[in-house]
Amino acid sequence: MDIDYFFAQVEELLNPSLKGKPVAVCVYSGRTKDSGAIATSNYMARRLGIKAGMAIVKAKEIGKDVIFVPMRKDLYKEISDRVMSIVSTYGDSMEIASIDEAYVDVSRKARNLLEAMDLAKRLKEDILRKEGLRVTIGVGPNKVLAKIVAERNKPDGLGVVDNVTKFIDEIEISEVPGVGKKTEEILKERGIKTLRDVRELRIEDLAKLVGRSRASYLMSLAFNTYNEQVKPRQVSHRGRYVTLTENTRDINVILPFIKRAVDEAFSKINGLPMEIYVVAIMEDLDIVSKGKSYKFALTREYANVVSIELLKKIIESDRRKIRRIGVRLGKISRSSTLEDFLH
Ligand code: DGT
Ligand code: CA
Ligand code: CA
Repeated sequence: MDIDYFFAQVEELLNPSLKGKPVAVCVYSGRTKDSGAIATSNYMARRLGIKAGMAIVKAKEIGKDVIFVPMRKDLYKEISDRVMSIVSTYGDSMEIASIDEAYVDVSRKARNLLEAMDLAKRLKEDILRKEGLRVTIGVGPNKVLAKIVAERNKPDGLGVVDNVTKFIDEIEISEVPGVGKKTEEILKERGIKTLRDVRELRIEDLAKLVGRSRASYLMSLAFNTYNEQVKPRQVSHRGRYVTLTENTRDINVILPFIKRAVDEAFSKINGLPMEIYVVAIMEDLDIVSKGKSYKFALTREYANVVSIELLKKIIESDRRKIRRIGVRLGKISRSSTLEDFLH
């Protein structure tokens, strides 16, 4: 599962006036007014040539009518967590590969690819209904093939690898995840363009060209023996959010909720954080967060105090009512020497 034009789609979702317009999300470096790069853009902006990684200055030259918005990473993280928790209910194990990408093992829930397609279709609808986001899903016999078929079906797509042998034969080296431009060039020079070409080689010869580990990776894909499992990475239970009983700006009403969020977040981590964020989900579902970093690890008591300070800042800086409140703990240090606790 891969969320379509993720950061830009979230911006469209929270600001419907952006719909139908080219949008680019910018990471401003802060050095000069427009220094920095594009994190991503919606498909309209991509058609104008504005893509991830491009300098903002250059993007602004090309796209006079493009709407440039600053990146709001905390917001995307919170939404990513929510999407991932929906995804996790569809399989027996899930591997979160990036902020907008996950693999789910459905081999016990679906007897064949057709049934898996059916699950995928329901998952797509579920995410759209609950979070308003469009995603692309690829269904295949292993992680790599699923990812490739998903890539081919972006955006808002659903793809399946039905004829596995034929599908593998036609995979271009440039499509194989984890294979860089350099490897691609080396192989292209020798006329090796697809996994079918790879199969014609002897592994020793391939290893001489691209190194042993890449060679065995490519060979395993070409012979369909690749079977890396979906590895459940530990979900970082660093955040805890609670819904208020009513939307409010009254700090006294919110205090017990934020205390609960801090306490529960602390009980989930193994260590102490050096960073704390208070995240408020506003009545209109927009998200505002304030955070603070320290050079020392925070105790739960100290974090409780800081969280109230941060909450006050949010209420001062924003006039909307708050619907949900949460805390996120970052830079969690495992060390537990006394010095770390002291401040
Ligand atoms: P897609 O999947 O092609 O529809 O479009 P995206 O934007 O979802 O692209 P993807 O899946 O490669 O990346 C997911 C998010 O990661 C994307 O929305 C923004 C962020 N991202 C991707 N590339 C870059 C980059 O070069 N710089 C920064 N800062 N963020 C990036
Ligand atoms: Ca994506
Ligand atoms: Ca992705």
